[in-house]
Amino acid sequence: MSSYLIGDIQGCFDDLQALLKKANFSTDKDQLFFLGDVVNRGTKSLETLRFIKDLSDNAKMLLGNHDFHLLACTLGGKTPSNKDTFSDILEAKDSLELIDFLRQQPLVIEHQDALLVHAGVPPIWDKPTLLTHTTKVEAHLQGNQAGAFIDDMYGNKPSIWTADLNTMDNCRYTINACMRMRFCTADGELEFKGKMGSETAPKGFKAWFLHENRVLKNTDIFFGHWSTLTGVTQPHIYPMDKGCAWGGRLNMIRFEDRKIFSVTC
Ligand SMILES: [Mn+2]
Repeated sequence: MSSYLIGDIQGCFDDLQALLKKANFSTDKDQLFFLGDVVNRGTKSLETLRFIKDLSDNAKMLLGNHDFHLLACTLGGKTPSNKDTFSDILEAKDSLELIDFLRQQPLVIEHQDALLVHAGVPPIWDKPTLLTHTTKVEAHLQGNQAGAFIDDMYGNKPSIWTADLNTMDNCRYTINACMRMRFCTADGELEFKGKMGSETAPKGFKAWFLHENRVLKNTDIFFGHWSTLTGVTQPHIYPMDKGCAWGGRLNMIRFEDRKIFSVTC
């Protein structure tokens, strides 16, 4: 039995299947971890989400910003934009089950000593702090008021975390950090505009994993979200989004020996 970690599928179901075939993935024996953004932008969000759900115990996934946006368009009051490509899920006969499955998913997965997250972990957070805050968000997503909670989670404020934030601000910062962050300051102030590589950091900011003071610098962190990231040589840092939805590659890493499997998209 092997475990594989895979970056942003974004509805590119055929590329996912090609990659699994290339790695001889066994849906009975092996385990697959999805690092979020499993839906949207590609053409087969419905097939992708059904596939993950049907893998049951052989797959685990966490939430990315596109998955969260789908929840906002179903449980909350958001309306899909003309760039969104998940209408197949909204119209599916098993739509309710799929959305209910999606909202049960975590923001972070601990796999052995490693952490899996969609975007990143603020430099000042240790593992217990991270898990305390993500667990609170997950409880709200799974609760009776999920729609209202999700609607309240949109926005860029607070851009910095302090221990005295109220519950909703704390959750909003946690979601923005774990699902959207690329650049931040050493004390965790988030920057929301930069989308290009780490060499394009706005003044005063760095890629979240490049800060010298980062508490979790000795923990392996696997993440997606940042398809324009290249040339990362930082130890313990595994960027897995290679821009499948934009005609790049889809990469998968085997956890046990860190071997990479890859297909062009
Ligand atoms: Mn993303």
